[in-house]
Amino acid sequence: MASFYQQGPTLPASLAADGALDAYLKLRLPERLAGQWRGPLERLWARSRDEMAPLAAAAEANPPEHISYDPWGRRIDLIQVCPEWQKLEGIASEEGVIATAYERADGAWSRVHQFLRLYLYHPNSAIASCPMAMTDGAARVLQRHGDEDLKRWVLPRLLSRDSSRFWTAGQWMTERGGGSDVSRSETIAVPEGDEGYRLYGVKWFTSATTAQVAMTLARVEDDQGRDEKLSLFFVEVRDQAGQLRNIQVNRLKDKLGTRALPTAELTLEGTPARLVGERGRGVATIADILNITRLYNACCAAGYMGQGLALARDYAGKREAFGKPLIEHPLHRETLADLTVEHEVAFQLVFECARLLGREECGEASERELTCLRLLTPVTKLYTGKQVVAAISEVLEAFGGAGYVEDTRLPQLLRNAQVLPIWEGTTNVLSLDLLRAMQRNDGWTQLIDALDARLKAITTTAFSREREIIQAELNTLAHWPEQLQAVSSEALQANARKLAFRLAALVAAVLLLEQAELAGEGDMGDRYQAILNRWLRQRLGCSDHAAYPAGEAVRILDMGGVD
Ligand code: UCC
Ligand code: FAD
Repeated sequence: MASFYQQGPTLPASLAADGALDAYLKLRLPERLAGQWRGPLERLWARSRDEMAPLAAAAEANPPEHISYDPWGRRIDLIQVCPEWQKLEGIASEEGVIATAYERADGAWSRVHQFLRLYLYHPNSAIASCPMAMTDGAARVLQRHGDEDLKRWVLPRLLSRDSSRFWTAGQWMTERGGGSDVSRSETIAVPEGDEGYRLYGVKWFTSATTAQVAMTLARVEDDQGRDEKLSLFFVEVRDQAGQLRNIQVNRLKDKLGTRALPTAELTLEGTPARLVGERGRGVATIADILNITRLYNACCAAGYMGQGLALARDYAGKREAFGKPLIEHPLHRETLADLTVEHEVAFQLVFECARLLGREECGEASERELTCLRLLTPVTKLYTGKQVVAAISEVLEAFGGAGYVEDTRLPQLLRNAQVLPIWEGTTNVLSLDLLRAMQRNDGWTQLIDALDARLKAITTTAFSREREIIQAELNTLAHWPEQLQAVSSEALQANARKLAFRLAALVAAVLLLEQAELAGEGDMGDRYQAILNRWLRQRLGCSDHAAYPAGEAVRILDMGGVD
């Protein structure tokens, strides 16, 4: 009789096990804030691991159902979600996953605090992080463009820490004609009375359809004809009795992943709506939402990478093959070290954007910082969205066959990760968004100058070789767009994704160099130097064919004492 049973992986007891997060708190935050936040973040992590993870497992196992009719034949279009999903949404509200950013208890750093909370909330949320992203985006757009009534009535609900008062918001943009190209939308808005409109059309993907409110796009059609440009509208989804307001749910999507999240096709059949922002400026206005949700997407990608890595590391200490634990096999260590570097880069990019966003929201950002935020938002989303799929695929492989088996709950990580490069702008569409943003207000030059200044601020002589490598890439990349444009604008477009990935690698290199300098001497300094060197070798033109230097993985994995 075989008697061997493998121990499954467990999540770490403390945040200190997350190298990227721990170092960020120690090196990047003002000491006072790091001291204040660490305890509450530890408590949120414990809640995520112990309370949310079982709720998420139940929510993934009990996907939402669409009940079209009541027993007597009345159309009801009920979307039934399980109580665990509702509880997960409630926890987000109680934990201030959105509110922390708006309460601004710590000024511009409040956005960073809120993103740290999201980073811990997301991996065990069964993608309840998706409605949180759209709710945060809606809060921002209402704060900037909503009328006083919406600000008074809706905004406090979106920002509430009381789960019984908390509302979530949807974002209905995609139609059958196009998701990337929303200008192909066919929905119309017919004016009614002094201020209101009624919407008619079909929305092809609407996630978190249980949200109480939604922001959506339509073309106004009045006596003068139909507008050429889209406008943005606010919709209250249900009436006082809980009935949908002239909305038919056609069906729920049967999706590869994000299975706990209801995503519906809707027909709007005269749905009452209110104009938000200027008529005909819908895309520009909804961009305020997009720029928030894209950073949520990136933060959640980093969160998944962190979780996957933690599980794989834990398992590598437990699983034995060929006479010793996996972690003692040099090649497995290199694999985990590569994952660690990828996670660190995602974390750095996300939290640099969160820092800039906080400064923008508090009116503290310079013109150059605003430009950097505009350019780095699509780049961070597209880069992390693409990398998380590869990283989680590697995590599954690190478990061997167990990684492919449903009840380990690992496959669901990969299924959920696969949505991250698709929604909120695909990789190509965001690469083109980078082009659009860099061509405005000298955007590219401003970003290159900002990176150059940060590089020049690194004065530690021990890093002069690394600085030279990064400077050389910066100088080359600075002129690449104009060289491509000189060939043709088609050449520039064709290379937009390459440009975006090179930019992500360059920005990450600058951030890692700063991190290595901040870490100084000692174990943490050694670790960041090793991470930086690996990144430069693999991503900045130095040869990826070069052998792994001895001892580098041990330093990256922070395994002092192991050779
Ligand atoms: O997928 C969705 C929800 C999923 C759930 C979210 C959860 C996320 C996190 C949770 C993780 C677990 S909602 C659907 C998302 N859809 C998209 O992202 C659409 C992708 N397509 C684009 O981004 C396109 O580039 C479009 C739609 C923006 C292009 O439309 P147009 O009609 O061609 O528009 P233009 O002409 O390019 O831009 C119109 C105006 C311009 O300003 P003006 O008029 O002043 O020149 C642009 O500069 O909008 C401005 N604009 C922006 N401004 C466009 N994009 C931006 C931007 N990102 N930031 C600032
Ligand atoms: P298309 O726009 O048809 O794109 C197809 C391919 O063409 C992509 O690879 C794209 O990169 C490429 N492409 C398009 N244009 C260009 C170009 N100019 N140059 C180069 N390549 C190009 N939408 C909402 O509005 N609200 C939601 O709540 C929502 N929830 C979603 C939930 C899930 C699970 C999923 C999968 C999607 C959801 N979406 C939602 C829709 C999502 O935002 C769109 O699917 C996405 O924006 C892509 O649009 P599309 O599907 O029309 O693809």
